[in-house]
Amino acid sequence: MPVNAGIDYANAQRKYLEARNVDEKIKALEEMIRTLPKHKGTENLLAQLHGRMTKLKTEREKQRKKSRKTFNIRKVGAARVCILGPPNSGKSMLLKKLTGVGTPSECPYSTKKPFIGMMTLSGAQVQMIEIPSSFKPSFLSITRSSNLNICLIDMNKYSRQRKEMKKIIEKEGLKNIIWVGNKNDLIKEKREDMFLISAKTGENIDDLKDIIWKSLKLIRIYTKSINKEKQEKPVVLPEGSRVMDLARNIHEDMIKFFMFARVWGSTKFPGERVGLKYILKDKDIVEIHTK
Ligand SMILES: Nc1nc2c(ncn2[C@@H]2O[C@H](COP(=O)(O)OP(=O)(O)OP(=O)(O)O)[C@@H](O)[C@H]2O)c(=O)[nH]1
Ligand SMILES: [Mg+2]
Repeated sequence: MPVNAGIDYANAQRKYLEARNVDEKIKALEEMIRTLPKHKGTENLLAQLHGRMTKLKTEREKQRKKSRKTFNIRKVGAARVCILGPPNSGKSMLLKKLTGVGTPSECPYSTKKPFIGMMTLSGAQVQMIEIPSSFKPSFLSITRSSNLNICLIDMNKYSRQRKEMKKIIEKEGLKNIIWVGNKNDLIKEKREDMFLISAKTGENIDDLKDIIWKSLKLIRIYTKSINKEKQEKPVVLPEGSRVMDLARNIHEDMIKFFMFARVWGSTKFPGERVGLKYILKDKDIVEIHTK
């Protein structure tokens, strides 16, 4: 029996043949199945198309599993910040400026693997990671555990690079982004949607550090022992943390033996007695009393 598939089917078939990846193939195949006239003469062809669809979906699932592969970097410090951007935008230069390590180079794609540095920010240790511009899925997976992502673009290539990065951000569903425009020493164009810096000259780097600190939403808590001075190094916790979070951070058993805490800073009275549920504020000094 003749198939008489029609023009819509022929168009869908052309799209299928021209498809460059599995997703496009599946889309075109769906259209082929939809537009194929359904009668006795097309039954075999329809079964073949459904069979092809099953194979393609298995293939797509395989590819997705592969892309979910992660690149493990141990999280150290109070927070993790990733720097990502197109090749040559100055990621290594910025990393070096902020942490003292990093290998800037004139050649694009010179950073091949995620590169890690530690930055001391308002007394807190922050792990900074340059994500290579190859944007391999396993490298991008690091951003899932980051507290903040700096999207760095070269202001000389603003339109193209911003578009390119927007696509990646949307595809990855990246959150907590600050858009930073680099090489501002070469171009003096203002952009409302970008924070402008020069990683090379250091222009606006201190302000960028302030922005990073504010965006991380962390608090520094100084602990003290009874009748002693406060510790020099703060315990860094997320905003909204309570005395119980501090206690847990110091020692697992601390909560078991907790009686009360005295707080200097956010309380009405200096050294006021509070319980485990008290919400701490940045720069509070806390003295924990245990049984
Ligand atoms: N004028 C100027 N040049 C910069 C600035 N930041 C980086 N560069 C230069 O831009 C080039 C690329 O810098 P990198 O820091 O290696 O860039 P990247 O984004 O890490 O590049 P890849 O890792 O290769 O993708 C180098 O030649 C840097 O010297 C800047 O603020 N101003
Ligand atoms: Mg680099």
